[in-house]
Amino acid sequence: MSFSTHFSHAITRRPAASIIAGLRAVDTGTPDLALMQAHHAAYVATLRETGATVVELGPLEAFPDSVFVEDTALCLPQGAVIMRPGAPSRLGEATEMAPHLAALYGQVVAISGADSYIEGGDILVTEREILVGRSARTNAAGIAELTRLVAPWGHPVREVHTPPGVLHFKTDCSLLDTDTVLSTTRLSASGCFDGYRVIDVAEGEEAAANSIRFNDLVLVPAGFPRTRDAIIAAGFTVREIGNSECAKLDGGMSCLSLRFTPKP
Ligand code: CIR
Repeated sequence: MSFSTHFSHAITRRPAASIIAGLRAVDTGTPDLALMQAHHAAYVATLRETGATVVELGPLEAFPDSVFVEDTALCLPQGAVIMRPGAPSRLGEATEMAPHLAALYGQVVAISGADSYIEGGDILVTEREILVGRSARTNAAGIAELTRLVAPWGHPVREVHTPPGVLHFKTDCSLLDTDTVLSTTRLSASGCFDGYRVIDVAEGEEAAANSIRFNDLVLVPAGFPRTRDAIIAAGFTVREIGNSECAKLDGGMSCLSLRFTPKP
């Protein structure tokens, strides 16, 4: 079973009421907490439907963006790496996540350099390598530190670039199977997926690129029918999940969970 698409566990965190103060590149309106909670519940239920154990953490009011747990850690079979988010308001979220990962993993290490910044949203794990996009949140020092930490676990890191104006590398791509990536054309045009099969996100549906393969399902944000149909046509089983409220905060399917299978 592929460790980059099949997982025994996920960790999620319920949205806090403070989510209305979450970070966003452009203000497109205040997120509706009740609707976000309903979407979040559907997301968690879908992960569970695949047979995975989902640890649902409680809301953290002190951290408006804490529903986006993906940015706090990188989870590999051999161990977890606690991130150092580049957004100052999010630094403490990583510390909050560490004990939950320590409960499930034998090895938990952390990005610790004062000048190192890296967020999970910039990291795409595939069967053969880990791609990390430099972005406004992830810098060269953070990538260098991650490279050193995961080398003993046998994972090579390749530095790539997040397109300008795009929050995270994975805002624009997802892994669908060991060799197949879903990507916006503005990202794949950089050549970073040469050697992979690429399914293009339909023009005008760029927000659908942040989908996730989770066991036998692909979770796709609702409202992007041409991309959904392209994924189905390629042979995948799709579930559409409402994402209108997280989208107001530049969040999508990957941001809402940590997905992993800890090695015993
Ligand atoms: C932020 O700007 O940090 C949050 N509003 C959105 C984080 C989305 N996370 C992700 O793509 N992994």
